Amino acid sequence: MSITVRGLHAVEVLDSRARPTLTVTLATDEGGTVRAGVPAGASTGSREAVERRDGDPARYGGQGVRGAVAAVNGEILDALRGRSFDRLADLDGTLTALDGTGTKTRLGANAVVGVSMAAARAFAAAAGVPLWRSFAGAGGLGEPRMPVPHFNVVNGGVHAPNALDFQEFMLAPLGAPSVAEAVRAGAETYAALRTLLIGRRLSAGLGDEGGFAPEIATPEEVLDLLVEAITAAGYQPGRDGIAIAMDPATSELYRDGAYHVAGDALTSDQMIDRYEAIVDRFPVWLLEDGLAESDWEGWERLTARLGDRVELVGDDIFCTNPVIIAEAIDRKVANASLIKVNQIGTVTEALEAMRVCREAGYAQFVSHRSGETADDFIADLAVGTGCGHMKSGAPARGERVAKYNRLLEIEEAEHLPYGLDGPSR
Ligand code: 2PG
Ligand code: MG
Repeated sequence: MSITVRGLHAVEVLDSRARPTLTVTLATDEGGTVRAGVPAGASTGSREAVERRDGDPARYGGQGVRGAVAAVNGEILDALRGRSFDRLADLDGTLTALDGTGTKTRLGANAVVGVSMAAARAFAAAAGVPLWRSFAGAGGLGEPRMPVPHFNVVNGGVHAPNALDFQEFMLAPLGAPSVAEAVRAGAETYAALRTLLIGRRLSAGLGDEGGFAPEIATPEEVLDLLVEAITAAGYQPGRDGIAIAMDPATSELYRDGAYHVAGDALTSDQMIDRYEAIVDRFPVWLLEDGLAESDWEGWERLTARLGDRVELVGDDIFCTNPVIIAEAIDRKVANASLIKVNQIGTVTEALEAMRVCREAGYAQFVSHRSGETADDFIADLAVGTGCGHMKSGAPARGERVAKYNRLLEIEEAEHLPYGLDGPSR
């Protein structure tokens, strides 16, 4: 099913952090009019596709996106208008070639990804199928399944102004029978955690992804609290009930060859020892960015030590880049990749990253960004590619729950299996 581009229009709007981003509206002859909202990160990898920001300090502290908007409404529209495309890959290839930099720097990765996401929707609409089903036909990916939602309920690092250095602590209802029950478990545990925090006179204020941002310094104290909250909510801590996932986002903690955690300066091996002790003591099943993007030797040792016990996800180190992921597979670094479409810049390249992972037995963990809109694209991406798990922040705040709510709607309409299909580490 092909699409013919009739119109394309971007607008500068706000994301969930009061920063500018874009919405892109695309009109095609076959798919009607569709829309996409562009996400943006705070803890970004150095090899990510490059967002275009205006840099004018007089507007939004330099964060404006009028240049990216102008690229969509000018150059990209001129290149696409009236043209027909048989496949999303052809349209995405046209965008990548038009940009010409490999990193989307010239047009702006934010401009390019908005058009690419809208185009994916237009192809699905033209084919008369929901977005998730259009990924299912793409080849080299998993069969559609409902992903385990990973609820980020405690925020630290660059996502919150508290004392906590680790960025994300997530609830992973691996043992739930369905998304509906997983969402319920996440929401009930979130409520129980709030009660615990208030009872201890800790702040129940929120970080950028809707998790609580209490003044707690060490990861172990947070993990203790999470186990208590899971139990208080009536669930079983662990893989049969609610397991825990962490994203310490350590590229942000790595300075002068050391990891700075709660006042200590740790080597890579000391970090690995710390993780091993954590995994021995707490039901942590997934660790994302356990070491920094520049610390590949450390990553090799981390993978050798914990790779058969824990899902080790590369985020900043991989940047959803199929070439970097292939290198990591070669070097036995990590056993999973985070998948963020805007990190690489087009939906086609993100799908390629997922294929490379799948072929090597690496898991794929679909993710939101800390700066989000109400766009629910990633829910369909996670379902259609059968990757088995997805993170979209807390079970609170509109831009986060938009994705979980979309999962609930898909689940209600279809009867797809829930959870990861690969060997559980
Ligand atoms: C991450 C993401 C999303 P950001 O590190 O995994 O949670 O954060 O979007 O700020 O890069
Ligand atoms: Mg991360």
